[in-house]
Amino acid sequence: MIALAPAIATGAPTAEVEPNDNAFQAVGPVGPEGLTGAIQVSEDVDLFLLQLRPQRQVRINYEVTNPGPSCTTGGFRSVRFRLSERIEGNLISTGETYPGVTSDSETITTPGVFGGPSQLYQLRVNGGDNETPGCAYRVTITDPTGGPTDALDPTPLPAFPGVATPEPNDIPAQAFGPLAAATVYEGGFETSNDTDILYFKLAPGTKASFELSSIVGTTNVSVRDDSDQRINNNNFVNADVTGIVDFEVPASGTALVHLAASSGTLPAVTRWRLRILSAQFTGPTQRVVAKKPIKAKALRVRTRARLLTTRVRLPTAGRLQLRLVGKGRSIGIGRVSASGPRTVSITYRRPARVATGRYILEMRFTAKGRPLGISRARVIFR
Ligand SMILES: [Ca+2]
Ligand SMILES: [Ca+2]
Ligand SMILES: [Ca+2]
Ligand SMILES: [Ca+2]
Repeated sequence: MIALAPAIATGAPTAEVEPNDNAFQAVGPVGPEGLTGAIQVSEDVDLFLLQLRPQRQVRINYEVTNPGPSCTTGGFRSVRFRLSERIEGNLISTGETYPGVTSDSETITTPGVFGGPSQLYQLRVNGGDNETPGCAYRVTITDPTGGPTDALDPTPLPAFPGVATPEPNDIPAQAFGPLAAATVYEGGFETSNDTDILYFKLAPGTKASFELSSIVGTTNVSVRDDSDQRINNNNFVNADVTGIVDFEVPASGTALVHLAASSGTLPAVTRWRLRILSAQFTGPTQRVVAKKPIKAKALRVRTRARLLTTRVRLPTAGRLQLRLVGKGRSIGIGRVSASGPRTVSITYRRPARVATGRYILEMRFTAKGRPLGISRARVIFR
């Protein structure tokens, strides 16, 4: 953390840049001179990001800078300000102006732990209900006497590369991933019943979390393990706020994220954005990121008359078990153990009591007593 001297009030305020109507578009971080903007159109929403150093006594000043006819003609016009934690959405300050009362202020102590890092907040500005636009506004942050403060931290936010997630991704087999650290993943609900599925490979048993933002509508979210069991408690993220979704990584190390539009949201407009926050992704090294799925790989699966021949690559030391599944049966046809990465061959002769036809060959790979994955291949006995 860079220690900044107070009173660095030499530049211009941070001006809004439209569009800034949702969590993806928020302007910031706001510099020491505060911010300016305007309610240009009816139902305009303006969002800003503020980084506040913790445990500063500050006065937050909300004011309308054109209280004349362009802002007040036509009746009662108010401008509302809501400053909240960016992640949880808890309000830390509010303000409101209206004709005759063109400024408002609130004196608070910024949240957080003294000496700790700056926290990110979102300021939402909008016009009052059923009113026409025209008001320009300014928000400044001073110490409680109106003097300078170092509470606003202008350190640029880290930039993350964005990755657009492709369709189709509606069933687990099409899930997009594995998701990487320091990357923002984006997608949208192109149809009203669209589901977008992504997956993580993480160290089993660790706590993991990601940040999820939604535009316009509400995004339903569930995190599931390999057997489609839900492993998170969070359910949805509303537009304009950023939610944190946390979960414990299941033993397989794979977690699937299901995202879906809430009923009533607009397809083709609702978009989502996701970024992993887990410590194991954001540290200086990625060594704790789990390895790729450990599965046996079929190099050859061939039938000739009654004979099934296979060649299977084992990625590590472990035990491979082959089963034929089909016709209502699951038949163990061979197993082999290896003390290191190895290619093995298993041959099986179909006895007369096993019918001809289509089967799935299941290759179950186990290491140190833990099931690590199942690969499958089609088998036809003619
Ligand atoms: Ca605006
Ligand atoms: Ca706006
Ligand atoms: Ca989609
Ligand atoms: Ca989809």
